[in-house]
Amino acid sequence: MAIGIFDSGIGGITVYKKIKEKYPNVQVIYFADLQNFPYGEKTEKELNEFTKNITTYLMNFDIEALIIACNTASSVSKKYLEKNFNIDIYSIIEPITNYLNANEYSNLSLIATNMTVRSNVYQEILLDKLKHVVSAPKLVNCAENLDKSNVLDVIKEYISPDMAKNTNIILACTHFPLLSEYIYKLYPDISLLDPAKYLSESLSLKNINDNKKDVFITSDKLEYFKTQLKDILKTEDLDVRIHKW
Ligand code: DGN
Repeated sequence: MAIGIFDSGIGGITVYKKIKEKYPNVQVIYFADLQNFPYGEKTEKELNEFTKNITTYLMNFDIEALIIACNTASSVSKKYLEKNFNIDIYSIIEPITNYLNANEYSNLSLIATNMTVRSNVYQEILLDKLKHVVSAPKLVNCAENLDKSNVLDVIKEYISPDMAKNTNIILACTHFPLLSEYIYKLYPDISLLDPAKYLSESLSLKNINDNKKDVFITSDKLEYFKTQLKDILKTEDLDVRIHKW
């Protein structure tokens, strides 16, 4: 059996990569909802609708688990999906927040989408450990776009020298690890925490030896999605498809 992974776009590929490091032979069906990108600016009702459609579609592939490789959808729609689908559902948020609380981290900062910040999910779990909470919508667009010409200015807008020097920063949007190299260029000593690392460590899959080719599906912009995937995964040998709603 395969596993399903989804995000609004390319960000969830950072989660895909971490999971493949741990389970190289599991077949992944990845869904990028580019037709509805960006999720950070959508309502709860819309997000529930989008994620329900994606889950219904991914269930056709006989998946054993569903990974919500999106902080925004994890914040807003995880409970809704659990109520409506009989499948193991993994959110990107619990593994890192459990780890940070268990290891008594203090001095944390959070950067995320507008909706993740508004949902208060991280704030309610991490309480006074969070010194800075920043919504960074332009950073999501920088990560999703191939053009990175203004990326350093955008990073400066959201990550202050104080945050970079005195806190561990949770990259609470799966798009942001795509920009790590640029963040390190600005702040070489910064401490960045990627929730995907903790998700893949906590993930326990049963059928991990499919050895079948992964499938990447987008709801829009097929050629653009192919270019992004080739760039990030460094291979041409990919099964990329489009499924319009
Ligand atoms: N990558 C997603 C997240 O982790 O929140 C959503 C980004 C977006 O669509 N705004």
